[in-house]
Amino acid sequence: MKVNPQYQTKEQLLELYNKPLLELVFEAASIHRQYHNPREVQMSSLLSIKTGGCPEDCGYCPQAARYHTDVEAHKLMSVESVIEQAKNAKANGSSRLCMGAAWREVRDNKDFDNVVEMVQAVNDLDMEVCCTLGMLNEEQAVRLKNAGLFAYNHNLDSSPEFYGDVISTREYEDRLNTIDNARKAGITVCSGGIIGMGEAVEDRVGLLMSYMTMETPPESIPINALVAVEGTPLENQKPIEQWEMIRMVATTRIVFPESVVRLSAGRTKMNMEGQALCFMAGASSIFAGDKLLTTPNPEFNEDKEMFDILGLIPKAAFADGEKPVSQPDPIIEARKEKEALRAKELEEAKCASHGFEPRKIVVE
Ligand code: SAM
Ligand code: DTB
Ligand code: SF4
Repeated sequence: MKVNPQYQTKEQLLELYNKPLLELVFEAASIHRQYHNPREVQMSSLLSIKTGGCPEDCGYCPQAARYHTDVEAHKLMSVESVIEQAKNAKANGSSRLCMGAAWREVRDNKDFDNVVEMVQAVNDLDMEVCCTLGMLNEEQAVRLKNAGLFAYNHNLDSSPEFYGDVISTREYEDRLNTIDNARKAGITVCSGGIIGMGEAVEDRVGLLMSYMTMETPPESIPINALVAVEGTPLENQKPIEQWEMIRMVATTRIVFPESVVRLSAGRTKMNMEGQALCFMAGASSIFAGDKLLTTPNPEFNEDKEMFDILGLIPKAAFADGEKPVSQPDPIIEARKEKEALRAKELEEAKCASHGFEPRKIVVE
């Protein structure tokens, strides 16, 4: 049961969200147990592979170039450093790596070729690979799928009505198209939202309504609490109470019984009791490691302690779907062939000129 047929209208969802808290948690916990092992929680690590300097105006985001935040812009990481970080995340118990880039959209260039190589390399480590790179067309989605991408993250963030209050440089419809492109390529979808941006409860359930009307709802639904970062338009937003996080997690769990509900940004502001209620209410994944993309997150050790106290166990990779098979990428193969040919030509020219280095021509 991908969508719970008991809840179909916005009014029904509102009523559910506003139920007496413990009744809501009990209903969510009961459904959670029917579809998931309640002791298992997936640990997914985030890695910002390209940081800051983004042309978009998402009002919550410290990586938008137009806001003056403390985030330092960095160009794309190397494939080698990504592998090192992935190995470290795996050694600390993470079974998934989500690589994020502060891009408006994916472009067909050398950077994207490198991301394709990163996906192949992390899939080879037997970790679930997720990417969040902004907008994506169908061909790009197919390249990522063939490289071994397990999931694509692209959040709708809030209801269609509230969305325009926070973002103006990209439409809600654009986001739906990207999700569709990932879906068509056979990649699982990770899509969710942020609460605490000044939206009404109607907008929180409005986000869930958007997923309800999809042919297939996301396999993973991250619920983030706004991390209010100095310099962003939302810097002065009052932090939400953790009860709101618990309500949102529980409502999401009840409406989408099969999806993984991810307790995402905002855990540093929650105590262990609050997080325990989220797990009780159906959260079955967290972001693990001391950094989200650019902001702090609990350390691996703190989460290990929490797992021990609550009797939780990390979920193994590919428990919810087969490991994708990485296939050679024709664009990368052609580039490598061209590079090898050029190196051979240079070597031959060097021999023919009795050791004199021929002038190197850099081809962009
Ligand atoms: N640039 C890509 C995009 O926007 O799709 C990928 C990276 S973006 C940082 C991924 C998601 O992180 C956003 O859609 C948003 O939901 C979440 N996010 C960003 N800043 C946040 C913040 N300050 N608090 C909570 N969530 C945040
Ligand atoms: C998601 O829903 N939340 C993550 C992940 N998907 C990419 C990102 C949270 C970012 C929080 C702000 C930051 O660290 O920059
Ligand atoms: Fe750019 Fe993504 Fe941040 Fe929006 S959320 S400003 S698209 S990095």
